[in-house]
Amino acid sequence: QSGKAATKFTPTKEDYQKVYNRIAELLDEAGDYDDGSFAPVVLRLAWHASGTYDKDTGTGGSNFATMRFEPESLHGANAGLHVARGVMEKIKQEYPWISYGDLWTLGGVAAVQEMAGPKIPWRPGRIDGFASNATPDGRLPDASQGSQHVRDIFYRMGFNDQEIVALIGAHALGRCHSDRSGYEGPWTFSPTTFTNDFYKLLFDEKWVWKKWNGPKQLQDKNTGSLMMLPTDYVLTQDKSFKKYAKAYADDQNLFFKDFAAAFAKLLELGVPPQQFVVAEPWTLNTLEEQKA
Ligand code: DDH
Repeated sequence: QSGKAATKFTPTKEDYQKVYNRIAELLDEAGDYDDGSFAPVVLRLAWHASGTYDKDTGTGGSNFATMRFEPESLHGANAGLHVARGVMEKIKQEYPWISYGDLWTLGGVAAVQEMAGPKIPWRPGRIDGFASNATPDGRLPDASQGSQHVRDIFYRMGFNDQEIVALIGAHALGRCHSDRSGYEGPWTFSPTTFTNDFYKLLFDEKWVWKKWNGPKQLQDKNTGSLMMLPTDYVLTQDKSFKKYAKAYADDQNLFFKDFAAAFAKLLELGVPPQQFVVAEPWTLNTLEEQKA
């Protein structure tokens, strides 16, 4: 219609629930990929898109979805995340009105919730930025390091020790890939179900250094089939971290509550508050809940 400006589409909560549902369906259409789900790698995309935040300069975070651009897409920490970006791109084609930052963080929400994790409060408002908005390499944690490094990285984002320990519990899900990070194997026996098993295993198993040519990682003495990164293991060695890790090993409800709060905070890092379209984050429903 010539001469008539297109009416701007203002999506509602129901529209975002539709996008959520489509993500949830696609997470399951993974066939032979890994453990049969894209959820872990999609969760990792949401985390790496957000975890570049620096509270002192206000740079980084989920706002601009700068991992779409080189060199950020090629940063070592992001190896393998093209798989998740590819899954998300299919959704973007179907719902072009959603920003990449909203889409990727909503992917993280769907991944956690569909894998039987806690409800993650979420709201839209991120905008697509440019390559020039990207942050330098080195903002995400290096798994070979110790507690000082973990603190430096997460304090820079504005998290405290309790939140750090809660967030790393996401390692209940997914696995390491030798062709991505160099590390190999899953942390738990159920890598597509969100549980507090990561903490339980940390304390219940005996962990020994794996004898191999790859990077230093631990394996459970019992079966040799599970792994821990050096940065995971420090949660049992550092006094302050250990206190929270033990509490989460003993109480899955506490872990779920604290993870939901810390993860919701992570997903909003770097987004100017006035950009959010609603003051109070929403809770979106799982596919299962919508069947009822
Ligand atoms: Fe992680 N993570 N992560 N991680 N992460 C890896 C995989 C996954 C670190 C290193 C690695 C978080 C924190 C840390 C997930 C979620 C989260 C891998 C393996 C490495 C290495 C990658 C590969 O080879 O494919 C380090 C170091 C830290 C740290 O904090 C010190 C946090 C906070 C989260 C989160 O989601 C809140 C998930 C999920 C995976 C599994 C991905 C997959 O493909 O499976």
